[in-house]
Amino acid sequence: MSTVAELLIESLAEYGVTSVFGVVGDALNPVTDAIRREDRIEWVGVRHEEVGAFAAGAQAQLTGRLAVCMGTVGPGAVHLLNGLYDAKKSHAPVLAICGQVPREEMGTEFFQEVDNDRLFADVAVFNRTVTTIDQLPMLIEQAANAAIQDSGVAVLTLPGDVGGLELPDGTAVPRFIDTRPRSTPAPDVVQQAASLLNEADKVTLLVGQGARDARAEVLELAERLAAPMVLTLKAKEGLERDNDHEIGQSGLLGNPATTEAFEGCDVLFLVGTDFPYRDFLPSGKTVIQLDVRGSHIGRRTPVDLALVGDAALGLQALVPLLEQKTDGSHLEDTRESYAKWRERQAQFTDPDYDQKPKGLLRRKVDNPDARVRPELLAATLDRHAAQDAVFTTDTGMATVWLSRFVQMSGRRQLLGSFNLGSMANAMPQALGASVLDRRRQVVAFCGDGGLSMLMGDLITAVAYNLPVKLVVFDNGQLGMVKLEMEQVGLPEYGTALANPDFARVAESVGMRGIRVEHPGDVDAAVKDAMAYDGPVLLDVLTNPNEVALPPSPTLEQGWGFAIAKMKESVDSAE
Ligand SMILES: Cc1ncc(C[n+]2csc(CCOP(=O)(O)OP(=O)(O)O)c2C)c(N)n1
Repeated sequence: MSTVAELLIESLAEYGVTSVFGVVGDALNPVTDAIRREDRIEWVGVRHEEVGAFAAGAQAQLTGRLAVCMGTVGPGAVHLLNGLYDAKKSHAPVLAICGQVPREEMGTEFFQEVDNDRLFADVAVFNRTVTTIDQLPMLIEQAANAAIQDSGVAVLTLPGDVGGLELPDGTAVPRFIDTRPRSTPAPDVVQQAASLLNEADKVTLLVGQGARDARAEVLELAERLAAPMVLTLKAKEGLERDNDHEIGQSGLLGNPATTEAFEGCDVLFLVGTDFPYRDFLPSGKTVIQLDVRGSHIGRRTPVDLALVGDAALGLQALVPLLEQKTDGSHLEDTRESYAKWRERQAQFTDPDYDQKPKGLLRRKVDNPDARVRPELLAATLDRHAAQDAVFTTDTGMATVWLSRFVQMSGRRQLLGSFNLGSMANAMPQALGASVLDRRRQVVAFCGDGGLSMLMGDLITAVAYNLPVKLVVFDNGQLGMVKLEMEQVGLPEYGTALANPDFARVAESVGMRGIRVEHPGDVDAAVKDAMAYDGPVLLDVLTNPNEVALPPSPTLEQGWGFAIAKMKESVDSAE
Protein backbone atom coordinates (compact mmCIF):
# COMPACT_ATOMS: atom_id res chain seq x y z
CA MET A 1 0.00 0.00 0.00
CA SER A 2 1.34 3.47 -0.79
CA THR A 3 0.25 7.01 -0.04
CA VAL A 4 -0.51 9.83 -2.46
CA ALA A 5 2.88 11.39 -1.71
CA GLU A 6 4.73 8.10 -2.18
CA LEU A 7 3.05 7.42 -5.51
CA LEU A 8 3.94 10.91 -6.72
CA ILE A 9 7.59 10.58 -5.75
CA GLU A 10 7.88 7.05 -7.08
CA SER A 11 6.53 8.17 -10.46
CA LEU A 12 9.05 11.03 -10.61
CA ALA A 13 11.94 8.75 -9.70
CA GLU A 14 10.87 6.16 -12.27
CA TYR A 15 10.80 8.88 -14.92
CA GLY A 16 14.33 9.95 -14.01
CA VAL A 17 13.93 13.06 -11.85
CA THR A 18 17.07 13.19 -9.70
CA SER A 19 16.44 16.29 -7.56
CA VAL A 20 13.63 18.37 -6.12
CA PHE A 21 14.09 21.98 -4.93
CA GLY A 22 11.97 23.67 -2.30
CA VAL A 23 11.26 24.62 1.27
CA VAL A 24 9.71 21.99 3.55
CA GLY A 25 6.55 22.46 5.57
CA ASP A 26 3.05 21.42 6.69
CA ALA A 27 1.00 20.11 3.76
CA LEU A 28 4.08 18.86 1.93
CA ASN A 29 5.62 16.99 4.86
CA PRO A 30 4.43 13.59 3.51
CA VAL A 31 6.06 14.48 0.16
CA THR A 32 9.42 15.41 1.66
CA ASP A 33 9.23 12.27 3.79
CA ALA A 34 8.72 10.21 0.63
CA ILE A 35 11.74 11.96 -0.93
CA ARG A 36 13.78 11.18 2.21
CA ARG A 37 13.09 7.49 1.63
CA GLU A 38 13.70 7.61 -2.15
CA ASP A 39 17.40 7.06 -2.93
CA ARG A 40 17.09 8.17 -6.54
CA ILE A 41 16.01 11.74 -5.66
CA GLU A 42 18.07 14.38 -3.86
CA TRP A 43 16.22 16.96 -1.79
CA VAL A 44 17.68 20.46 -2.16
CA GLY A 45 16.34 22.76 0.53
CA VAL A 46 16.62 26.33 -0.73
CA ARG A 47 16.27 29.51 1.32
CA HIS A 48 13.71 31.12 -1.02
CA GLU A 49 11.25 29.16 -3.14
CA GLU A 50 11.87 31.44 -6.15
CA VAL A 51 15.40 30.05 -6.22
CA GLY A 52 13.97 26.53 -6.34
CA ALA A 53 11.73 27.41 -9.28
CA PHE A 54 14.60 29.04 -11.21
CA ALA A 55 16.82 26.04 -10.43
CA ALA A 56 14.23 23.57 -11.69
CA GLY A 57 13.65 25.70 -14.80
CA ALA A 58 17.39 25.67 -15.46
CA GLN A 59 17.53 21.90 -15.22
CA ALA A 60 14.58 21.52 -17.56
CA GLN A 61 16.25 23.78 -20.13
CA LEU A 62 19.58 21.97 -19.89
CA THR A 63 18.13 18.48 -20.22
CA GLY A 64 14.88 19.07 -22.11
CA ARG A 65 13.21 16.89 -19.45
CA LEU A 66 10.80 17.46 -16.57
CA ALA A 67 12.25 19.14 -13.47
CA VAL A 68 10.55 19.65 -10.11
CA CYS A 69 10.21 22.28 -7.38
CA MET A 70 7.98 22.62 -4.32
CA GLY A 71 6.41 25.41 -2.33
CA THR A 72 4.14 24.81 0.59
CA VAL A 73 0.83 26.40 1.65
CA GLY A 74 0.17 30.04 0.77
CA PRO A 75 3.34 32.16 0.89
CA GLY A 76 5.56 29.21 -0.04
CA ALA A 77 3.59 28.76 -3.24
CA VAL A 78 3.48 32.50 -3.91
CA HIS A 79 7.28 32.66 -3.68
CA LEU A 80 7.58 30.18 -6.56
CA LEU A 81 5.74 32.42 -8.93
CA ASN A 82 8.49 34.48 -10.57
CA GLY A 83 10.69 31.44 -11.23
CA LEU A 84 7.70 29.61 -12.66
CA TYR A 85 6.94 32.52 -14.99
CA ASP A 86 10.49 32.27 -16.20
CA ALA A 87 9.98 28.55 -16.91
CA LYS A 88 6.73 29.30 -18.72
CA LYS A 89 8.29 31.93 -20.95
CA SER A 90 11.35 29.75 -21.60
CA HIS A 91 9.12 26.79 -22.54
CA ALA A 92 10.71 24.69 -19.80
CA PRO A 93 8.80 21.64 -18.53
CA VAL A 94 8.53 22.15 -14.77
CA LEU A 95 6.28 20.49 -12.23
CA ALA A 96 5.54 22.58 -9.14
CA ILE A 97 4.14 20.61 -6.20
CA CYS A 98 2.31 22.99 -3.90
CA GLY A 99 0.69 22.67 -0.53
CA GLN A 100 -2.81 23.75 0.47
CA VAL A 101 -4.80 23.96 3.69
CA PRO A 102 -6.71 20.79 4.66
CA ARG A 103 -9.75 20.03 2.51
CA GLU A 104 -12.32 20.86 5.17
CA GLU A 105 -10.86 24.36 5.53
CA MET A 106 -10.60 25.17 1.83
CA GLY A 107 -12.64 28.22 0.84
CA THR A 108 -12.88 29.59 4.42
CA GLU A 109 -10.07 32.16 4.27
CA PHE A 110 -8.18 29.80 6.56
CA PHE A 111 -4.72 30.73 7.93
CA GLN A 112 -2.27 30.90 4.97
CA GLU A 113 -4.95 29.91 2.48
CA VAL A 114 -4.31 31.10 -1.06
CA ASP A 115 -6.40 29.94 -3.99
CA ASN A 116 -3.66 28.17 -5.97
CA ASP A 117 -5.95 27.33 -8.86
CA ARG A 118 -6.46 31.07 -9.41
CA LEU A 119 -2.93 32.10 -8.42
CA PHE A 120 -1.28 29.90 -11.03
CA ALA A 121 -3.98 30.21 -13.71
CA ASP A 122 -1.87 32.42 -15.98
CA VAL A 123 1.46 30.67 -15.49
CA ALA A 124 0.48 27.03 -15.79
CA VAL A 125 -0.49 24.80 -18.70
CA PHE A 126 -1.97 22.44 -16.10
CA ASN A 127 -3.16 23.46 -12.67
CA ARG A 128 -5.26 21.22 -10.40
CA THR A 129 -5.85 20.55 -6.72
CA VAL A 130 -6.11 16.90 -5.68
CA THR A 131 -9.31 16.63 -3.67
CA THR A 132 -9.90 12.85 -3.65
CA ILE A 133 -7.77 9.74 -4.11
CA ASP A 134 -10.11 8.71 -6.91
CA GLN A 135 -8.29 11.26 -9.11
CA LEU A 136 -5.11 9.22 -8.84
CA PRO A 137 -2.99 8.06 -10.52
CA MET A 138 -4.45 9.98 -13.50
CA LEU A 139 -3.96 13.52 -12.19
CA ILE A 140 -0.22 13.00 -11.64
CA GLU A 141 0.15 11.61 -15.14
CA GLN A 142 -1.80 14.50 -16.66
CA ALA A 143 0.21 17.11 -14.78
CA ALA A 144 3.60 15.77 -15.84
CA ASN A 145 2.58 14.99 -19.39
CA ALA A 146 1.06 18.45 -19.83
CA ALA A 147 4.30 20.09 -18.68
CA ILE A 148 6.39 17.91 -20.99
CA GLN A 149 4.15 17.94 -24.04
CA ASP A 150 3.20 21.65 -23.83
CA SER A 151 6.69 22.70 -22.70
CA GLY A 152 5.45 24.62 -19.70
CA VAL A 153 4.58 24.65 -16.04
CA ALA A 154 2.24 22.19 -14.33
CA VAL A 155 1.07 22.86 -10.79
CA LEU A 156 -0.23 20.03 -8.64
CA THR A 157 -1.67 21.21 -5.34
CA LEU A 158 -2.00 18.86 -2.37
CA PRO A 159 -4.25 19.92 0.54
CA GLY A 160 -2.75 19.23 3.97
CA ASP A 161 -4.70 16.03 4.59
CA VAL A 162 -4.22 14.54 1.11
CA GLY A 163 -0.49 13.73 0.83
CA GLY A 164 -0.67 11.00 3.50
CA LEU A 165 -3.88 9.32 2.24
CA GLU A 166 -3.47 5.67 1.39
CA LEU A 167 -4.25 4.43 -2.09
CA PRO A 168 -5.83 1.10 -2.98
CA ASP A 169 -3.41 -1.80 -3.48
CA GLY A 170 -2.25 -2.16 -7.06
CA THR A 171 -2.62 1.55 -7.97
CA ALA A 172 -0.53 1.93 -11.13
CA VAL A 173 2.58 4.11 -10.97
CA PRO A 174 2.05 7.01 -13.42
CA ARG A 175 4.35 7.06 -16.46
CA PHE A 176 5.31 10.14 -18.42
CA ILE A 177 5.89 10.54 -22.13
CA ASP A 178 8.94 12.36 -23.49
CA THR A 179 8.46 11.86 -27.22
CA ARG A 180 6.77 14.59 -29.20
CA PRO A 181 5.42 14.67 -32.75
CA ARG A 182 7.41 16.55 -35.42
CA SER A 183 5.69 18.30 -38.28
CA THR A 184 6.88 19.18 -41.76
CA PRO A 185 5.74 22.36 -43.57
CA ALA A 186 3.35 21.85 -46.49
CA PRO A 187 5.27 20.99 -49.71
CA ASP A 188 3.59 23.69 -51.85
CA VAL A 189 4.61 26.39 -49.35
CA VAL A 190 8.15 25.03 -49.29
CA GLN A 191 8.16 25.34 -53.08
CA GLN A 192 6.97 28.97 -52.86
CA ALA A 193 9.68 29.75 -50.32
CA ALA A 194 12.29 28.30 -52.65
CA SER A 195 11.04 30.51 -55.49
CA LEU A 196 11.16 33.67 -53.36
CA LEU A 197 14.66 32.83 -52.13
CA ASN A 198 15.94 31.90 -55.60
CA GLU A 199 14.67 35.20 -57.02
CA ALA A 200 16.19 37.31 -54.24
CA ASP A 201 19.58 38.98 -54.64
CA LYS A 202 20.37 39.34 -50.97
CA VAL A 203 18.99 37.20 -48.19
CA THR A 204 19.54 37.65 -44.46
CA LEU A 205 18.78 34.93 -41.93
CA LEU A 206 17.62 35.56 -38.38
CA VAL A 207 17.96 32.28 -36.53
CA GLY A 208 16.65 31.44 -33.08
CA GLN A 209 16.71 28.61 -30.60
CA GLY A 210 13.92 26.85 -32.47
CA ALA A 211 16.66 25.75 -34.87
CA ARG A 212 18.74 24.13 -32.11
CA ASP A 213 18.29 20.67 -33.61
CA ALA A 214 18.90 21.92 -37.13
CA ARG A 215 22.51 23.12 -37.02
CA ALA A 216 23.64 21.24 -40.13
CA GLU A 217 20.55 22.29 -42.07
CA VAL A 218 20.85 25.97 -41.12
CA LEU A 219 24.53 26.05 -42.13
CA GLU A 220 23.69 24.45 -45.45
CA LEU A 221 20.90 26.97 -46.00
CA ALA A 222 23.24 29.88 -45.32
CA GLU A 223 25.85 28.39 -47.65
CA ARG A 224 23.38 28.01 -50.53
CA LEU A 225 22.06 31.54 -50.07
CA ALA A 226 25.45 33.16 -49.35
CA ALA A 227 23.54 34.75 -46.49
CA PRO A 228 24.71 36.42 -43.29
CA MET A 229 23.14 34.91 -40.20
CA VAL A 230 22.00 37.00 -37.25
CA LEU A 231 21.73 34.79 -34.17
CA THR A 232 19.44 35.44 -31.25
CA LEU A 233 21.17 35.19 -27.91
CA LYS A 234 19.54 31.81 -27.30
CA ALA A 235 20.73 30.47 -30.66
CA LYS A 236 24.33 31.43 -29.84
CA GLU A 237 24.73 28.23 -27.80
CA GLY A 238 24.39 25.87 -30.76
CA LEU A 239 25.20 27.96 -33.80
CA GLU A 240 28.03 30.32 -32.98
CA ARG A 241 30.97 27.93 -33.32
CA ASP A 242 32.56 27.13 -36.70
CA ASN A 243 30.05 29.28 -38.52
CA ASP A 244 31.35 31.50 -41.35
CA HIS A 245 27.97 33.16 -41.72
CA GLU A 246 27.17 34.35 -38.21
CA ILE A 247 27.35 38.06 -37.50
CA GLY A 248 26.41 38.13 -33.82
CA GLN A 249 23.30 39.44 -32.12
CA SER A 250 20.82 42.20 -32.88
CA GLY A 251 18.71 44.12 -30.37
CA LEU A 252 19.98 46.25 -27.51
CA LEU A 253 23.01 44.03 -26.95
CA GLY A 254 23.79 43.67 -30.63
CA ASN A 255 26.21 45.12 -33.17
CA PRO A 256 25.95 47.32 -36.28
CA ALA A 257 26.65 44.50 -38.76
CA THR A 258 23.22 43.07 -37.97
CA THR A 259 21.53 46.36 -38.82
CA GLU A 260 23.41 46.42 -42.14
CA ALA A 261 22.36 42.83 -42.82
CA PHE A 262 18.72 43.61 -42.08
CA GLU A 263 18.60 46.87 -44.03
CA GLY A 264 20.63 45.57 -46.97
CA CYS A 265 18.58 42.44 -47.78
CA ASP A 266 15.66 41.81 -50.12
CA VAL A 267 14.41 38.78 -48.24
CA LEU A 268 14.53 38.27 -44.49
CA PHE A 269 14.17 34.62 -43.48
CA LEU A 270 13.26 33.99 -39.83
CA VAL A 271 14.05 30.46 -38.69
CA GLY A 272 12.83 29.18 -35.30
CA THR A 273 12.73 32.57 -33.64
CA ASP A 274 10.30 34.72 -31.73
CA PHE A 275 12.82 37.59 -31.44
CA PRO A 276 10.64 40.24 -29.81
CA TYR A 277 12.33 43.59 -30.54
CA ARG A 278 10.43 44.72 -33.59
CA ASP A 279 12.21 48.09 -33.67
CA PHE A 280 15.34 46.28 -34.74
CA LEU A 281 13.65 44.42 -37.59
CA PRO A 282 13.61 46.08 -41.02
CA SER A 283 10.48 47.17 -42.86
CA GLY A 284 9.68 46.88 -46.56
CA LYS A 285 11.36 43.48 -46.98
CA THR A 286 9.90 40.20 -48.13
CA VAL A 287 9.68 38.13 -44.98
CA ILE A 288 9.58 34.34 -44.77
CA GLN A 289 9.13 32.69 -41.39
CA LEU A 290 9.64 29.04 -40.41
CA ASP A 291 8.34 28.13 -36.96
CA VAL A 292 6.94 25.02 -35.35
CA ARG A 293 4.31 27.11 -33.57
CA GLY A 294 1.90 28.52 -36.11
CA SER A 295 0.64 30.97 -33.50
CA HIS A 296 4.08 32.65 -33.43
CA ILE A 297 4.07 33.47 -37.13
CA GLY A 298 3.76 37.16 -37.83
CA ARG A 299 3.57 38.37 -34.27
CA ARG A 300 6.77 40.46 -34.50
CA THR A 301 6.73 41.62 -38.11
CA PRO A 302 4.35 41.13 -41.05
CA VAL A 303 5.15 37.87 -42.83
CA ASP A 304 4.74 37.22 -46.56
CA LEU A 305 5.16 33.47 -46.43
CA ALA A 306 4.68 31.16 -43.43
CA LEU A 307 6.25 27.74 -43.12
CA VAL A 308 4.75 25.95 -40.14
CA GLY A 309 6.84 23.01 -39.01
CA ASP A 310 9.98 21.66 -37.44
CA ALA A 311 13.10 23.62 -38.43
CA ALA A 312 15.24 20.61 -39.38
CA LEU A 313 12.50 18.89 -41.35
CA GLY A 314 11.46 22.14 -43.05
CA LEU A 315 15.00 22.97 -44.12
CA GLN A 316 15.68 19.41 -45.27
CA ALA A 317 12.76 19.88 -47.67
CA LEU A 318 13.75 23.41 -48.69
CA VAL A 319 17.51 23.39 -49.16
CA PRO A 320 17.59 20.93 -52.11
CA LEU A 321 15.27 23.31 -54.00
CA LEU A 322 17.63 26.27 -53.65
CA GLU A 323 20.08 27.39 -56.30
CA GLN A 324 23.60 28.20 -55.17
CA LYS A 325 24.00 32.01 -55.01
CA THR A 326 27.18 33.20 -56.62
CA ASP A 327 27.27 36.83 -55.46
CA GLY A 328 28.79 36.74 -51.98
CA SER A 329 29.04 40.52 -51.51
CA HIS A 330 26.19 40.82 -48.96
CA LEU A 331 27.79 38.15 -46.79
CA GLU A 332 31.30 39.52 -47.22
CA ASP A 333 30.31 43.13 -46.43
CA THR A 334 28.43 42.25 -43.28
CA ARG A 335 31.10 39.79 -42.09
CA GLU A 336 33.73 42.47 -42.57
CA SER A 337 31.72 44.99 -40.65
CA TYR A 338 31.21 42.41 -37.87
CA ALA A 339 34.96 41.69 -37.76
CA LYS A 340 35.77 45.41 -37.47
CA TRP A 341 33.27 45.87 -34.66
CA ARG A 342 34.77 42.91 -32.83
CA GLU A 343 38.23 44.38 -33.20
CA ARG A 344 37.03 47.65 -31.69
CA GLN A 345 35.43 45.79 -28.80
CA ALA A 346 38.53 43.68 -28.23
CA GLN A 347 40.62 46.73 -27.33
CA PHE A 348 38.59 47.09 -24.11
CA THR A 349 39.71 43.63 -23.03
CA ASP A 350 43.30 44.83 -22.65
CA PRO A 351 44.06 45.29 -18.92
CA ASP A 352 46.27 48.28 -19.82
CA TYR A 353 43.70 49.96 -22.04
CA ASP A 354 43.02 52.83 -19.65
CA GLN A 355 46.74 53.55 -19.26
CA LYS A 356 47.44 53.72 -22.98
CA PRO A 357 47.97 56.95 -24.98
CA LYS A 358 44.70 58.18 -26.50
CA GLY A 359 43.21 61.10 -28.39
CA LEU A 360 44.69 63.36 -31.04
CA LEU A 361 47.62 64.40 -28.85
CA ARG A 362 48.29 60.73 -27.96
CA ARG A 363 48.43 61.71 -24.34
CA LYS A 364 49.34 58.94 -21.98
CA VAL A 365 46.82 58.60 -19.21
CA ASP A 366 48.17 57.93 -15.77
CA ASN A 367 45.20 56.41 -14.05
CA PRO A 368 46.15 54.18 -11.13
CA ASP A 369 42.51 54.05 -9.99
CA ALA A 370 41.17 52.72 -13.28
CA ARG A 371 38.37 50.25 -12.59
CA VAL A 372 38.08 46.92 -14.31
CA ARG A 373 36.26 47.15 -17.61
CA PRO A 374 33.47 44.54 -17.77
CA GLU A 375 34.69 43.62 -21.25
CA LEU A 376 38.02 42.57 -19.75
CA LEU A 377 36.31 40.46 -17.11
CA ALA A 378 33.99 38.74 -19.60
CA ALA A 379 36.80 38.00 -22.06
CA THR A 380 39.00 36.62 -19.28
CA LEU A 381 36.19 34.36 -18.09
CA ASP A 382 35.77 33.15 -21.66
CA ARG A 383 39.47 32.31 -21.81
CA HIS A 384 39.68 30.41 -18.55
CA ALA A 385 36.28 28.70 -18.34
CA ALA A 386 36.00 25.06 -19.33
CA GLN A 387 34.97 24.20 -22.87
CA ASP A 388 31.98 22.32 -21.52
CA ALA A 389 30.97 24.90 -18.89
CA VAL A 390 27.40 25.97 -18.28
CA PHE A 391 27.08 29.77 -18.28
CA THR A 392 24.20 31.58 -16.65
CA THR A 393 23.67 35.32 -16.84
CA ASP A 394 21.59 37.81 -14.92
CA THR A 395 19.30 40.23 -16.69
CA GLY A 396 21.20 43.50 -16.94
CA MET A 397 24.51 44.57 -18.40
CA ALA A 398 26.10 41.18 -17.61
CA THR A 399 24.11 39.71 -20.48
CA VAL A 400 25.61 42.25 -22.88
CA TRP A 401 29.15 41.33 -21.87
CA LEU A 402 28.43 37.62 -22.09
CA SER A 403 26.84 37.97 -25.49
CA ARG A 404 29.84 39.86 -26.82
CA PHE A 405 32.78 38.10 -25.23
CA VAL A 406 31.88 34.51 -24.41
CA GLN A 407 32.26 32.09 -27.28
CA MET A 408 30.03 29.07 -27.28
CA SER A 409 32.26 26.12 -28.12
CA GLY A 410 29.51 23.66 -28.92
CA ARG A 411 29.73 21.85 -25.60
CA ARG A 412 29.14 24.97 -23.53
CA GLN A 413 25.54 25.73 -22.56
CA LEU A 414 23.90 29.07 -21.85
CA LEU A 415 20.99 30.06 -19.61
CA GLY A 416 19.44 33.39 -18.73
CA SER A 417 16.04 34.86 -18.11
CA PHE A 418 15.95 35.70 -21.78
CA ASN A 419 12.18 35.85 -22.23
CA LEU A 420 10.89 36.98 -18.83
CA GLY A 421 13.86 39.27 -18.25
CA SER A 422 13.86 38.79 -14.49
CA MET A 423 16.74 39.86 -12.31
CA ALA A 424 18.40 37.42 -9.89
CA ASN A 425 18.16 34.37 -12.12
CA ALA A 426 21.86 33.63 -12.67
CA MET A 427 22.83 32.28 -9.24
CA PRO A 428 19.69 30.10 -8.82
CA GLN A 429 20.04 28.73 -12.35
CA ALA A 430 23.69 27.94 -11.61
CA LEU A 431 22.61 25.99 -8.52
CA GLY A 432 20.15 23.98 -10.62
CA ALA A 433 22.81 23.22 -13.23
CA SER A 434 25.35 22.21 -10.60
CA VAL A 435 22.95 19.82 -8.86
CA LEU A 436 22.56 18.00 -12.20
CA ASP A 437 26.29 17.36 -12.41
CA ARG A 438 28.65 18.59 -9.69
CA ARG A 439 31.70 17.72 -11.83
CA ARG A 440 30.67 20.17 -14.55
CA GLN A 441 31.88 23.75 -14.29
CA VAL A 442 29.07 26.28 -13.88
CA VAL A 443 29.86 29.98 -14.24
CA ALA A 444 27.28 32.62 -13.28
CA PHE A 445 27.54 36.18 -14.63
CA CYS A 446 25.79 38.04 -11.79
CA GLY A 447 24.78 41.68 -11.53
CA ASP A 448 25.37 43.21 -8.10
CA GLY A 449 21.66 44.06 -8.00
CA GLY A 450 20.80 40.58 -9.23
CA LEU A 451 22.96 38.68 -6.78
CA SER A 452 21.85 40.66 -3.75
CA MET A 453 18.17 40.10 -4.57
CA LEU A 454 18.27 36.40 -3.63
CA MET A 455 21.56 36.38 -1.76
CA GLY A 456 20.34 34.08 1.02
CA ASP A 457 20.82 31.15 -1.31
CA LEU A 458 24.57 31.55 -1.35
CA ILE A 459 24.14 29.32 1.69
CA THR A 460 22.58 26.61 -0.49
CA ALA A 461 25.71 26.39 -2.62
CA VAL A 462 27.73 25.74 0.53
CA ALA A 463 25.22 23.47 2.26
CA TYR A 464 24.91 21.18 -0.78
CA ASN A 465 28.53 21.48 -1.90
CA LEU A 466 27.70 22.93 -5.30
CA PRO A 467 30.99 24.14 -6.82
CA VAL A 468 29.47 27.09 -8.70
CA LYS A 469 31.64 29.99 -9.86
CA LEU A 470 29.64 33.14 -9.07
CA VAL A 471 31.15 36.20 -10.72
CA VAL A 472 29.74 39.55 -9.64
CA PHE A 473 30.01 42.43 -12.10
CA ASP A 474 30.05 44.87 -9.22
CA ASN A 475 29.41 48.28 -10.76
CA GLY A 476 27.66 49.63 -7.66
CA GLN A 477 24.44 50.33 -9.49
CA LEU A 478 21.41 49.02 -11.35
CA GLY A 479 23.36 49.67 -14.52
CA MET A 480 20.84 48.73 -17.16
CA VAL A 481 18.19 50.95 -15.62
CA LYS A 482 20.65 53.82 -15.41
CA LEU A 483 21.23 53.36 -19.13
CA GLU A 484 17.47 53.31 -19.79
CA MET A 485 17.02 56.55 -17.88
CA GLU A 486 19.86 58.24 -19.71
CA GLN A 487 18.58 57.12 -23.10
CA VAL A 488 15.38 59.06 -22.58
CA GLY A 489 17.12 62.08 -21.08
CA LEU A 490 16.34 61.43 -17.42
CA PRO A 491 19.04 61.95 -14.81
CA GLU A 492 19.82 58.67 -13.03
CA TYR A 493 17.80 58.25 -9.86
CA GLY A 494 17.37 55.31 -7.51
CA THR A 495 19.99 53.29 -9.33
CA ALA A 496 22.93 53.54 -6.93
CA LEU A 497 23.55 50.46 -4.78
CA ALA A 498 25.22 50.64 -1.38
CA ASN A 499 26.96 47.29 -1.73
CA PRO A 500 28.75 45.23 0.85
CA ASP A 501 32.04 43.55 0.01
CA PHE A 502 30.44 40.51 -1.63
CA ALA A 503 33.60 38.43 -1.26
CA ARG A 504 33.41 38.87 2.51
CA VAL A 505 29.71 38.07 2.48
CA ALA A 506 30.58 34.83 0.67
CA GLU A 507 33.35 34.04 3.15
CA SER A 508 30.95 34.58 6.03
CA VAL A 509 28.64 31.83 4.76
CA GLY A 510 31.53 29.42 4.22
CA MET A 511 32.16 30.01 0.53
CA ARG A 512 35.50 31.07 -0.90
CA GLY A 513 35.45 34.80 -1.71
CA ILE A 514 37.86 36.69 -3.96
CA ARG A 515 37.71 40.46 -4.49
CA VAL A 516 39.35 42.19 -7.42
CA GLU A 517 39.79 45.95 -7.68
CA HIS A 518 42.45 46.44 -10.37
CA PRO A 519 42.53 45.42 -14.03
CA GLY A 520 45.96 43.84 -13.64
CA ASP A 521 44.61 41.35 -11.09
CA VAL A 522 41.74 39.99 -13.18
CA ASP A 523 43.56 37.23 -15.02
CA ALA A 524 45.07 35.52 -11.98
CA ALA A 525 41.85 35.84 -9.97
CA VAL A 526 39.69 34.33 -12.71
CA LYS A 527 42.15 31.50 -13.23
CA ASP A 528 42.17 30.83 -9.50
CA ALA A 529 38.36 30.88 -9.23
CA MET A 530 37.88 28.56 -12.21
CA ALA A 531 40.36 26.05 -10.84
CA TYR A 532 38.99 26.13 -7.29
CA ASP A 533 37.37 22.90 -6.17
CA GLY A 534 34.25 24.23 -4.45
CA PRO A 535 31.80 27.13 -4.48
CA VAL A 536 33.50 30.47 -5.02
CA LEU A 537 32.35 34.05 -5.41
CA LEU A 538 34.50 36.45 -7.42
CA ASP A 539 33.56 40.05 -6.65
CA VAL A 540 35.00 42.33 -9.31
CA LEU A 541 34.62 46.09 -9.00
CA THR A 542 33.78 47.08 -12.54
CA ASN A 543 33.66 50.42 -14.24
CA PRO A 544 30.21 51.94 -13.60
CA ASN A 545 30.48 54.23 -16.61
CA GLU A 546 30.91 51.53 -19.20
CA VAL A 547 28.21 52.02 -21.79
CA ALA A 548 27.10 49.35 -24.21
CA LEU A 549 25.76 51.14 -27.25
CA PRO A 550 23.03 49.36 -29.20
CA PRO A 551 23.77 48.72 -32.90
CA SER A 552 21.90 51.73 -34.26
CA PRO A 553 21.26 54.22 -31.51
CA THR A 554 18.61 56.64 -32.64
CA LEU A 555 19.09 60.36 -32.76
CA GLU A 556 16.71 60.68 -29.81
CA GLN A 557 18.83 58.27 -27.80
CA GLY A 558 21.92 60.28 -28.60
CA TRP A 559 20.21 63.45 -27.43
CA GLY A 560 18.89 61.57 -24.42
CA PHE A 561 22.39 60.71 -23.27
CA ALA A 562 23.64 64.23 -23.74
CA ILE A 563 20.71 65.78 -21.89
CA ALA A 564 20.89 63.24 -19.04
CA LYS A 565 24.59 63.77 -18.59
CA MET A 566 24.05 67.55 -18.47
CA LYS A 567 21.27 67.21 -15.90
CA GLU A 568 23.40 64.87 -13.79
CA SER A 569 26.33 67.29 -13.78
CA VAL A 570 24.06 70.24 -12.93
CA ASP A 571 22.43 68.23 -10.12
CA SER A 572 25.74 67.14 -8.66
CA ALA A 573 27.06 70.71 -8.84
CA GLU A 574 24.09 71.96 -6.82
C1 LIG B 1 12.79 41.21 -10.60
C2 LIG B 1 13.11 42.41 -11.43
N1 LIG B 1 13.02 43.64 -10.90
C3 LIG B 1 13.32 44.74 -11.65
C4 LIG B 1 13.71 44.60 -12.95
C5 LIG B 1 14.06 45.84 -13.80
N2 LIG B 1 15.51 45.79 -14.08
C6 LIG B 1 16.02 45.31 -15.23
S1 LIG B 1 17.68 45.30 -15.28
C7 LIG B 1 17.78 46.03 -13.76
C8 LIG B 1 19.10 46.39 -13.16
C9 LIG B 1 19.98 45.22 -12.92
O1 LIG B 1 21.05 45.66 -12.11
P1 LIG B 1 22.27 44.75 -11.78
O2 LIG B 1 21.83 43.37 -11.43
O3 LIG B 1 23.13 45.44 -10.79
O4 LIG B 1 23.03 44.61 -13.17
P2 LIG B 1 23.70 45.74 -14.11
O5 LIG B 1 22.67 46.15 -15.10
O6 LIG B 1 24.19 46.85 -13.26
O7 LIG B 1 24.81 45.00 -14.77
C10 LIG B 1 16.49 46.26 -13.23
C11 LIG B 1 16.21 46.90 -11.93
C12 LIG B 1 13.76 43.30 -13.47
N3 LIG B 1 14.10 43.07 -14.73
N4 LIG B 1 13.48 42.23 -12.69
